[in-house]
Amino acid sequence: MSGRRHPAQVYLGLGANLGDLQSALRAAVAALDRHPDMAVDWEQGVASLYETSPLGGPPGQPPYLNTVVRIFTSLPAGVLLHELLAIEDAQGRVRGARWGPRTLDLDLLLYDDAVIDEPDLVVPHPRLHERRFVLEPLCELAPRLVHPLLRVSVAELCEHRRHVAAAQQVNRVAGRDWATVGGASSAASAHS
Ligand code: A4P
Ligand code: MG
Repeated sequence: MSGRRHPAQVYLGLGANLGDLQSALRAAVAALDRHPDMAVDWEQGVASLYETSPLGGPPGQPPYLNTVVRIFTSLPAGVLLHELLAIEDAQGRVRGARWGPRTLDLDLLLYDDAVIDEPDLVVPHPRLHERRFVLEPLCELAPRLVHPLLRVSVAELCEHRRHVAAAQQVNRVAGRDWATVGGASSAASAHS
């Protein structure tokens, strides 16, 4: 990796609800790791897979598969976002309705403890703390990590959300080795 002297520790949210969901997420993690300026933390940084009910967007969307991955990167946040959008596009994402169904969504959740508020990039991700489909997998990887704006740990955010958003369906369907071996339950990977 080139550029910054110390790689940044970054958490990415991955989601898909169109096509072969698990294959799309697996291909995304592989693409991240293939990038010359990113490294996936395979040992400790790939969360389980969760089947989740769609939040927002047009009615009648199929369920999502969601997860969170930790990477190390020498790229500045803005360049990283650009590379994430390129990976989405390479996997055939077509931008339709906001929060509409998608083959792959890559969200930049946290970039070290950076706080960024630019027209095209907001970090921490502005809806991270409201979403069980982000908080549950993030909490597996980094329960003690403190949200740089809210000054509250991920574990506390997750616990709070479990109470106020109990209706948000978030079901673990595959363990943390999903990206390297085996597969999610056929129910979760069969939506198309
Ligand atoms: N952008 C700004 N900040 C960021 C950031 N931190 N990470 C901009 C990623 N993108 C960021 O995103 C629109 C623009 O946001 C990007 O071009 C970028 O410049 P998009 O991916 O094109 O569109 P989107 O994903 O439809 O919109 P948005 O606002 O990113 O939606 P979210 O927040 O990603 O939510 N329900 C379940 N169960 N699971 C899901 O994964 N995802 C969404 C999308 C809605 N409901 C869901 C899920
Ligand atoms: Mg997005």
